[in-house]
Amino acid sequence: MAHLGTLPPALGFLVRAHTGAGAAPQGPVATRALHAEAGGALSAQVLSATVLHGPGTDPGRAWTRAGDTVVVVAGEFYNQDELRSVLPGSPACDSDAELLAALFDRYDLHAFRLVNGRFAAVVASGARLCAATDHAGSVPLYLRPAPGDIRIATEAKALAAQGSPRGPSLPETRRVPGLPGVRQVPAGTVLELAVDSADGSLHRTWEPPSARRILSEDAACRAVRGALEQAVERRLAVGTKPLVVLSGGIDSSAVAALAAAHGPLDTLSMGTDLSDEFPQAEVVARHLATDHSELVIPMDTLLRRLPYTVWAAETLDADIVEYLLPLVGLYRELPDTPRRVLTGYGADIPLAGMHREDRLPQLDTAVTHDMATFDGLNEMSPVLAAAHGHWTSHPYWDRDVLDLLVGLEAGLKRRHGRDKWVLRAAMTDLLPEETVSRPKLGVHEGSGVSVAFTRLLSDNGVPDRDIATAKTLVVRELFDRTVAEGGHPDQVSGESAIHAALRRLRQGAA
Ligand code: AMP
Ligand code: PCX
Ligand code: MG
Repeated sequence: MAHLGTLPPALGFLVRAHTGAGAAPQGPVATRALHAEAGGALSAQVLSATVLHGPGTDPGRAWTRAGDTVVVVAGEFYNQDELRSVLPGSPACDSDAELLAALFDRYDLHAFRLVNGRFAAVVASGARLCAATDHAGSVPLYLRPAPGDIRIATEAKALAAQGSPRGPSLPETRRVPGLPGVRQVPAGTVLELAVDSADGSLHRTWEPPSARRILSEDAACRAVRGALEQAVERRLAVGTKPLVVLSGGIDSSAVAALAAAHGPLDTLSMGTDLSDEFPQAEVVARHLATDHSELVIPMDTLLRRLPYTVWAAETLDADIVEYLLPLVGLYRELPDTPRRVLTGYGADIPLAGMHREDRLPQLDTAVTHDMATFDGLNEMSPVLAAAHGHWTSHPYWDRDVLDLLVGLEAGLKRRHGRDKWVLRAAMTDLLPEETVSRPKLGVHEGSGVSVAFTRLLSDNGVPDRDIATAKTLVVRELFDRTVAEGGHPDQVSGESAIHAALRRLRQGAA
């Protein structure tokens, strides 16, 4: 098992690399955490950092200084043993920050090509600054570059409203709508900047495979099972009872089954007054003998979490908000004690679980499209749970699992009339037959969120043909209020956002 704690040493960070006077950015964050100072003066820059950390975790493990280099890491690495094995003399490196400092010393920015993790990191060295995300960009990372003053944060809202932009445009990074001057570091890249000019270049550290592997049914099932077992095991912490958020679908049930092999496990299913998947989840929980609970969140309450969801995910995509709303609602209702949560989220992207027909060209087109467009949606952002003090991890987006699943020949993904065939077949011995053969239902469907959000808009007079546009406008409105303006979601009325969106919709039509 990896040497993980319940929470990683840092849930996020705020950093400023500067050549003049100054302190770390002070903007608002959704992450519920303690704030600890980090960093220091180097030969050609000062790195002023605030580490966002949970109670009982040592923020000193989230950063390190070695010579003329400071490293700050939010999140965690999953291949620590492999990483240690390439360092001369196998140094102890008992934190990921120390490990990264040693790897950076040996490989420079190519160090990031080696890491399989869920992290964002900053390395300040000499007059250079490197800002990196993991392969999936699963810890979002934003920056506001100005010559001699580069601000970086794991939440965009911390960098909004920090004076007029005057830096280079860094065209390879992502513009953030509504936040002039703020850029997002793409998934699977390291951005290398000269602190004095704030100019630099982007280096790719991971790309989804374009090739497809041909494997026998048996070999494919063994490979998927092995990779997923390892990914789940690497996400467990010694002495911490994990929580699997369980829909009773194959993705989360497989995660629960593999986690249950290592010790006691809590599972939790959420439903609403309109819809739930409680019976399906219970079948799995009984089979695995987990400590299972059900949580009913009335739909009215859940819809009031729309501003929270946009605030935490900092996304502009209305579909993603529908997927995340039930999970944000669930994380909010967890008891305060920090939890390590495993989820089955993300399995449907490389396996095309949302693709509901038999034709393979269309299936592979869907996989290729989803792998080309996930970046910037922030659907796996740790802030969704960290806003309530918890940490999530996504075994299906482990780098090894993802490489394997994306790269499988499409006929292994849809086979014998089944969606996600290879995963189902890989798990048959550990789960009830009805779970293995259950067709896919998205969380937005199982919870009734999509239908309820549609009805909320219909009730406000939106005609059917404008529902999708209206959802996008509502999300944009909530983004402007909670991210661009930094409003707390308690102070942002979902209703007034809906009315504002409707006014825009009518203006657009006129
Ligand atoms: P989905 O793939 O749409 O089923 O949802 C993504 C992930 O969210 C699942 O793999 C589960 O980990 C979690 N999830 C979905 N629905 C529920 C639910 N009703 N209760 C708890 N967790 C859920
Ligand atoms: N999911 C998917 C991910 C949603 C699709 N995201 C994307 N194309 N970037 C999953 O769990 O894999 C559901 C409901 O299914 C959310
Ligand atoms: Mg799923």
